[in-house]
Amino acid sequence: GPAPEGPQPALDWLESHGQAFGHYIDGKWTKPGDTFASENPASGKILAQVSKGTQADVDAAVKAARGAFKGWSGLSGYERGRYLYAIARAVQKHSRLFAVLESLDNGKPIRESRDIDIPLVARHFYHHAGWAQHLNRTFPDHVPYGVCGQIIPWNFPLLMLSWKIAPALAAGNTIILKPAEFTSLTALLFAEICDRIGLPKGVVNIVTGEGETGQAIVEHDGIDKIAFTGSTEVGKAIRAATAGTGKGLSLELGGKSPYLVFEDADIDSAIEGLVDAIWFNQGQVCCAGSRLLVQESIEERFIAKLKKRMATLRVGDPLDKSVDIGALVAQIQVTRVKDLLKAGASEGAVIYEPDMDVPGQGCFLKPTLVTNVSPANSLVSEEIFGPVLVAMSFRTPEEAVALANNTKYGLAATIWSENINLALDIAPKIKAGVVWINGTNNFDAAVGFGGYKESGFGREGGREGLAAYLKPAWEKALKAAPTT
Ligand code: TXE
Repeated sequence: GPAPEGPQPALDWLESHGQAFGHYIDGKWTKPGDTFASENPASGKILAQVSKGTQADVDAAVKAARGAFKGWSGLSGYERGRYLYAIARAVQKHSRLFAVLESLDNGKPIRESRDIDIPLVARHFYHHAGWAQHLNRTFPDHVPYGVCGQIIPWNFPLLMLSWKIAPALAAGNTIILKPAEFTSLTALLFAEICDRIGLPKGVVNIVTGEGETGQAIVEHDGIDKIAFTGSTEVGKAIRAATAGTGKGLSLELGGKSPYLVFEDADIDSAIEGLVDAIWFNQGQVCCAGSRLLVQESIEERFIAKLKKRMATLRVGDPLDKSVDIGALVAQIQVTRVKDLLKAGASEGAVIYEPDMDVPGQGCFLKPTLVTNVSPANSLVSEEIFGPVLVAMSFRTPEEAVALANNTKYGLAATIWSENINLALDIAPKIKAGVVWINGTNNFDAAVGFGGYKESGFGREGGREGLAAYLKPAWEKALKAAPTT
């Protein structure tokens, strides 16, 4: 039979839908309408046709979610928790299919989708199943927001779906979710899972499409809250569009996270951490450790070791289990990264790429290191969202903090030092939603994730993440209040 990680089961699943998808609205699949192609960025092959959600599709999804709200929010937390457990178990049961489909559609290495993305998705649903069961005790004076519109990016397609859907469902909301246009397929498989476990119809509606569909969701009167993860540019437009409407809003946007290495750090571990920080998912990570700040006394040694390590990274077929760096999501993203590198080089940056083989076709880029930059260089200030690390040095801890905070973003930061007093002194001085010490990219459903400044606001995960899908029950509180 086929190798466990082979593409066939995923291709068979696409075939079972005739490689053309409508939307999942009110527990039913609509007929495919005006469609666009979803491509495998490693090969350029078309995987399936996906429908562009129209205003009428969004209207129908909002109507379905409204219709389902009373029943869903009226269930006890225990009952909702049982559905969330069922979803978590189904994701685990089909984890291989989800992982392969994700790697085919997004280009990420199978090792990541199999060992990181999909297990974290299951973890997220299990975690929020627990919250649902305890909701009445932990948030007795709160009620769900209502109908939530959720718009997600393409870098962690199913994981971002779970970050949005799990807390919203646990809290008793109903949902219209739009996946990113490059990566709709695992969201569509997820819809099928919801169907199979018997989730009441209309509770989760998946409408595919491009920016216009997202805009129709943002502007819809029948939606109570918008949750968005994506570019800062679109995030700002959504904030403007929802201002004055009374809609709830949370935004998780871009980043340019610093990765600080002090002279007393365990250098080998710091380098392995850095590989994970910037080359995980081809650098298409909102919290990527994309700005290396290394203490001047060890800079030369550190950069030399880093270059050696870079040369051992394997770029290639995402379904090959030994591959470290897969394909970027689409040709437009490759062009974006190359254009940024060109602009940075013209401002004086030195660009280093190891001498290595990469596939001649597909959206592949080598791991890239940028040195010789001033803080004003666009490669230092702009989010690249590709496999590009920008390196600078500092002399003192004070200078390290100043450089780390010299950004319009504030999503994450990493500190490496064997001196825990130094690390704990620096950590709270960095304006970032998450600060990791001697580790990086540690995510958990129980911990709030989110940013400062232009990285957005609101937290996902943990208690704060759940609270974002609840509002105070004024009526209940008023009834309970003494009247004299
Ligand atoms: O993002 P968009 P793009 C950054 C990253 C990347 C750049 C562009 O730097 O290079 O953004 O990526 C939907 N109203 N990040 O253009 O457009 C869109 O369909 C409502 C960082 O792909 O923001 C998709 O579902 N929705 C980021 C989602 O927004 C709209 C992850 C995100 O796409 C819309 C992604 C509109 N007017 C990109 N226009 C992160 N922080 O993780 C588009 N969309």
